[in-house]
Amino acid sequence: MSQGEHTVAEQILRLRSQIDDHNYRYYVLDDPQIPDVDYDRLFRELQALESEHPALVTPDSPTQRVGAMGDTSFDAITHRIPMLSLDNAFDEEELREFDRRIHDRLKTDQAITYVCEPKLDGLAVSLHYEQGLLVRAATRGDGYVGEDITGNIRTIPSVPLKLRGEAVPELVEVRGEVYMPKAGFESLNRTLTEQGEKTFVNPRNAAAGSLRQKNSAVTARRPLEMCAYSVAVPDEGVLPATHWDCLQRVRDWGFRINPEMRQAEGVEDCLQAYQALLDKRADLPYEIDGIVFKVNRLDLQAELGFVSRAPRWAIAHKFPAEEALTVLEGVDFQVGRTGAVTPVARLKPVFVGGVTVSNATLHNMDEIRRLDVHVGDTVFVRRAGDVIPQVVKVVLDKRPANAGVVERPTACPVCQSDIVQIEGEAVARCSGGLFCPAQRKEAIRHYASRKALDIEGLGEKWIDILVEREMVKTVADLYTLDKFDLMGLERMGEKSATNLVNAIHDSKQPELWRFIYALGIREVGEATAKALARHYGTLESLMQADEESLQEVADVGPIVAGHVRSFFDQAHNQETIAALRENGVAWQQETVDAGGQPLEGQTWVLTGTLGEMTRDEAKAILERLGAKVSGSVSGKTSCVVAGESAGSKLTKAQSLGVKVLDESEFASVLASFGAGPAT
Ligand code: 5U1
Repeated sequence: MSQGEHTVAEQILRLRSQIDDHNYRYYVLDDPQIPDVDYDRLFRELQALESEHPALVTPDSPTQRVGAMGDTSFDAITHRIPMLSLDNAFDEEELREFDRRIHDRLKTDQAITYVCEPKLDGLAVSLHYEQGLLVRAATRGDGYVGEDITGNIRTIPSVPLKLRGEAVPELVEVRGEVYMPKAGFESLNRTLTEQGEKTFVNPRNAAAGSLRQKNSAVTARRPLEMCAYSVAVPDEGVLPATHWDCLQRVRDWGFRINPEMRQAEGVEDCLQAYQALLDKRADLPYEIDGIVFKVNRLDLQAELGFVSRAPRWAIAHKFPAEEALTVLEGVDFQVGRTGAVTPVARLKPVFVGGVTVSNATLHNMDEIRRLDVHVGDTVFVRRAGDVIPQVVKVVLDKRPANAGVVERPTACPVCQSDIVQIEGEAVARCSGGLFCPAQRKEAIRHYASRKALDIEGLGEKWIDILVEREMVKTVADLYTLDKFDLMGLERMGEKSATNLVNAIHDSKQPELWRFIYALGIREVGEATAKALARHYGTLESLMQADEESLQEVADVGPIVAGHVRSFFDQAHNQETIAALRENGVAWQQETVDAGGQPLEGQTWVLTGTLGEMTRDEAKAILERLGAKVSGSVSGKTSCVVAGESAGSKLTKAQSLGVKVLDESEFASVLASFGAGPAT
């Protein structure tokens, strides 16, 4: 080797080591040290040197994740140690029974220390390292024989191609789960929809489909991650004495381990860990289907041994399933406040995501076509967290011979007006406007809702009755009701009638933004209503604003400006506003922005618990300073305020390099603008 090549070789090794370090910080420690552009620059520098000196390329180079090992072969691989499954506990009693069995076998009364790990909803994989280099990766298969997926596994950035550290055993097998985070799954499905391709039903299927690709370059484009949960080496003496410490060792070697992992003393502590994780489930950036409890001490694990295909020392305590099969009994069309006609699936009731579900959204006719759903079909229903239940897939094999096609309605199911579909819009709309009782009811429900005029006691049931009896045609009629009108309604006593009339009366002096929001203008949500109120100060100025002027308001583009203008142009809306005024509704004025607010154009995220103020108070202060407050962190977030017990949003902010303030730093920022919690 010439002197020149020697220095290039050193340069290549230095760059690889830097890139490996940055990968480790990003994927394992969630603590990146450099911005993405700097990382990309290092990577490109390495690629350039390697292409000039191909003899110096080695398979463990970070540039060789795709292609170097050829495509994945899917050859059969026999697991040297079978990949066992886990026994399940479906309720508290089954978990207690598991703990009792362990005490009986170990003949001890002392509390057992368990490691509690989220059970990721992905695919189990086994990775083999020789002399620290990844040589083979396999799926679980039937537990004894899996498939060789080395080429595809190499493309996953959180899988180390080379183990870190000095004392790496000669042979190492690490097992864990390959999964697709929720955000990656949603963006993959969006892309597939745009390309007219079939989408995946859930992140697990998306991860499986991505690992099953023949061409590793396709897998490389899929947002997969890997989390390790067990390790085996030929000489167990080199490993620590507990599962917990083994996983810390695995982490030092360069693997991601789950940040939610914790230890529990005894079964009561395990039950608490179960509940705490279940409470967090919807906020985690990946899907989990339960929690795994493992006896921590490896000597006790050995003493307990195995029963058939599962260890006696571990159990999965399952969470309520988020998907279930049921039958689509019919499709109804619902009409919303803006006339949008939405197909709703009527389902044979099914228990899913912890509740009994009998309706699910089908979004629009395009979605019905995409799913190819027929009445009578057996369908997958999904309810994750608080998300509205959705029909996500049809089981075509189970379609009955008499299954019915879902027809697009031509007339509104409520008022029989024509249904129109604007070109380029997926949503069909009833053309009846406020003539349509369904739109009237929805408009009143929105007007009375908590974020709008907050009229307590005016729920859906009473709105239905008031509209159906034609006692209320527009929101202005609410203010003409007296207690005697209401007492005439079935099951409305004098006390309830008085309370409702008082609640309606109490809504007569709303803040301007609430009133604007309450009008129900298309695409004018809470934040836009606040921005409009701040910008115009009075309803009269807003009503006179042209589309050009409206677009000067933060967040208002041509579409929203068009909706606002056309709302105020319609005679019936002008009449309703005049009638509201006549009936005593007097919205307040707002102080108009004197141009440039300090946080104008910024997006802030609040997470965790704040001690000095509620999140709603903090949100209101930030909005007064011109910031937008969002519920999720992205690369565009300006700042995250992290209170007590901040979770995944804080982790994400850190991994994206977004500025994070704790509560006292936040208070200082507010104080510098002369703002802060009311005392
Ligand atoms: N978190 C976790 N998931 N999971 C799945 N740990 C874990 N352990 C498993 C499986 C199948 O098996 C052990 C017996 C290693």
